[in-house]
Amino acid sequence: MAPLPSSLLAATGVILMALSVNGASYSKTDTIVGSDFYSAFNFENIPDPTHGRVNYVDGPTAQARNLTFASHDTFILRADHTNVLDPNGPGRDSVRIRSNKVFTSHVAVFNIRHMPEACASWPAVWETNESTWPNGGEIDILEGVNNQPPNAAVLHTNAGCTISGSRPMTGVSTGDNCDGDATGGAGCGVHVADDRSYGPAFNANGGGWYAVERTNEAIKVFFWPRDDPTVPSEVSGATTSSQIHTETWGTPSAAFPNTSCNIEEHFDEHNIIINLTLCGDWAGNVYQFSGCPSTCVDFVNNSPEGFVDAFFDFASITVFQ
Ligand SMILES: *[C@@H]1O[C@H](CO)[C@@H](O)[C@H](O)[C@H]1NC(C)=O
Ligand SMILES: *[C@@H]1O[C@H](CO)[C@@H](O)[C@H](O)[C@H]1NC(C)=O
Ligand SMILES: *[C@@H]1O[C@H](CO)[C@@H](O)[C@H](O)[C@H]1NC(C)=O
Ligand SMILES: CC(=O)N[C@H]1CO[C@H](CO)[C@@H](O)[C@@H]1O
Repeated sequence: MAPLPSSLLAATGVILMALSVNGASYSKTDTIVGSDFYSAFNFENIPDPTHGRVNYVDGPTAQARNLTFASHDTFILRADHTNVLDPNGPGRDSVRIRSNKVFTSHVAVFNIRHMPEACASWPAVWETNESTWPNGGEIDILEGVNNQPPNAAVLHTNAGCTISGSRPMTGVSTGDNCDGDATGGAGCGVHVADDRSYGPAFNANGGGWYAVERTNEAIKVFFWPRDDPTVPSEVSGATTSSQIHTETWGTPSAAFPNTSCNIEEHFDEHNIIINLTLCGDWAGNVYQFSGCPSTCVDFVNNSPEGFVDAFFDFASITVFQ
């Protein structure tokens, strides 16, 4: 091949530079489907840090009790829905899992068919580093309580991380200071502008896709309901996509640019965590405003039938870096 003229080389350099500034192209590193969840995650049978009426079981117990279940294309994670509890015993059995891998700059795509639906429930799909929390930051991708939409995507950090300037997104900010201590634990949140993003309406629509993109320039959360014709094919087909290009995905639901937050400094290597607690510091404290029966703890103790739909059904999790 003849050497390229230097003017063309210069032009190519400009194009490559533009691509790396966008930083928006990623390659697949992890495909987690069905029983892959058992090797990609470990079970955390720890006391609930948020004081829930829950008993996190270990992996063998979860499988023996069918609180987790894997088929070739499904991973189910649920709370117990058969037992009336001893009021003096531990809470209702449930599951909390943490990825074995840690991630910094990455995109994770969560294809979720169903999320926990129950009074008293507080499910979460999130990323943090438990050993350095809160200094290592926290990214809440999907989280809420007591079946109340919409989803809130939230960052929690230590002092010195705020969100400012232009932030194209479809969601609505609920606060710009990400410092947990300064905000009574609230952090900087964004409500997804679609009630199908959470709970009963999410499930009635067959769920959908959540994605988080984390770079040193911005953290973004995307949501597409199951029947959304604008979902990129590289997202709906994420298990077979070898590459993704987030600059083609359109406006995110939530955007947290680094204009007044040094992301590299405030966010460590994170694990992906999936937890399902009941009552506790958030779901329990607002239970009386949710239209749910009785008290939170009484409902958890005495109404196992209320937890039949308290399960996640994951079609897949894929990670690109
Ligand atoms: C375990 O849970 C799965 C998923 O919900 C269900 O299909 C299966 O029938 C359950 N197995 C038993 C033994 O209950
Ligand atoms: C937490 O962050 C530290 C420092 O970045 C890192 O060494 C560690 O692997 C991370 N993950 C866990 C689970 O501690
Ligand atoms: C935002 O990210 C860019 C690229 O990594 C970096 O040059 C800049 O210093 C960051 N800004 C802040 C406030 O951290
Ligand atoms: C009970 C439990 O582990 N709760 C955690 C679930 O996830 C959220 C993240 O949004 C944490 O803040 C809770 O500590």
